[in-house]
Amino acid sequence: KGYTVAVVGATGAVGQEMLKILEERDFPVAKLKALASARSAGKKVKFKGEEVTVEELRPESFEGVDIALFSAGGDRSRQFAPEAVKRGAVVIDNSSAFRMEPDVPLVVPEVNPEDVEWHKGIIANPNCSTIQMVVVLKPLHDLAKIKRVVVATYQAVSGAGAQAIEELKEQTKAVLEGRPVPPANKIPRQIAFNCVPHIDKFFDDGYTREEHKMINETKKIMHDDSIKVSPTCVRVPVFVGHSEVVNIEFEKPITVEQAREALERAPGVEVVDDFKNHIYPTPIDVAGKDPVLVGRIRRDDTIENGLNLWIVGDNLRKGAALNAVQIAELLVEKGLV
Ligand code: A2P
Ligand code: 11C
Repeated sequence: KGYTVAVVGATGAVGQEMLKILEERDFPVAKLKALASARSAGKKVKFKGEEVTVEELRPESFEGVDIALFSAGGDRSRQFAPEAVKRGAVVIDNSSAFRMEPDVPLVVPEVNPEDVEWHKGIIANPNCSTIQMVVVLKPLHDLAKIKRVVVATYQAVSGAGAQAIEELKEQTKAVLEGRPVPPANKIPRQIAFNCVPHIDKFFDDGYTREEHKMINETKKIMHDDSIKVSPTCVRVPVFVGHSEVVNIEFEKPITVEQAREALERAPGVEVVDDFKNHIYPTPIDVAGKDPVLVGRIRRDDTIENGLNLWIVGDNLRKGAALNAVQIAELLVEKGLV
């Protein structure tokens, strides 16, 4: 016995990872439905050694579906998630469409698993840069209460989807071959051999939507509106793996040793930190891995109760597909589906 699971956006960067993770973790899938745009209808995707034919996303696609994992952009979620719920499915939505709705839980299973219990059909999967930060912040918050976080991100192009991966490849080839660089498309400026401090759209306050997500989602997931987050989000020419420089100011004193111990015990986190031997995590180390890696844990003596650290996570896995599948596992475990 198992569940009928739909993956919406099955041909995309995150959708492909969802199929892999459902298979790897042996999620009880009785039937898999791969949904995408009309452009992909009839294409095949691989699941458990078999080929599944991609179908065009339609309201009727959700007849008989128990769990629908959405990763096809906010517009598709807004249009089709209610259709899926109407037909009896529980939706786990990777887009930003519903994350801040008061009646939609926003869940990172290592941080706030209890929130799945009050879902009304839709559960939101947070933004990738938020997820990898909160799995590290939570155990430290429990220890010494966080007042303020200053974070700078170094985000991989795969966060912007499959076409952005191609864009980095094509631009890099052109630069190396001395040809004119193809114009920027998915990333707002040339990304090959460059860094771009612009992810998602700008708001009137000069911050981007990606930065607003980190501020607001952190408070919602941690159930603490008093945590201040000051973010700068930057795209870098990396295929997979978001990195973050994080400065944390605590209410209470906390030593590097206490922080390290708490992080070593924390679920979903692996401490990779031995500067004397030049050991610290990088995106290449984390790509394809489940845990969020943390290193460079050190005191910040310029403030009272300050720590600096470096967090690296696979944005397609823990940042998106893995977190979504973990939410589905929670639903099964708690008998909520
Ligand atoms: P398709 O491959 O048919 O365009 P990514 O984030 O990697 O760009 O992937 C986006 C995913 O969302 C893809 O699977 C894509 O399908 C899907 N998608 C995009 N637009 C639509 C649409 N209008 N209807 C259904 N799926 C869509
Ligand atoms: C990026 N964090 O790296 C984005 C991708 O709100 O789910 C995910 C956007 C979102 O571009």
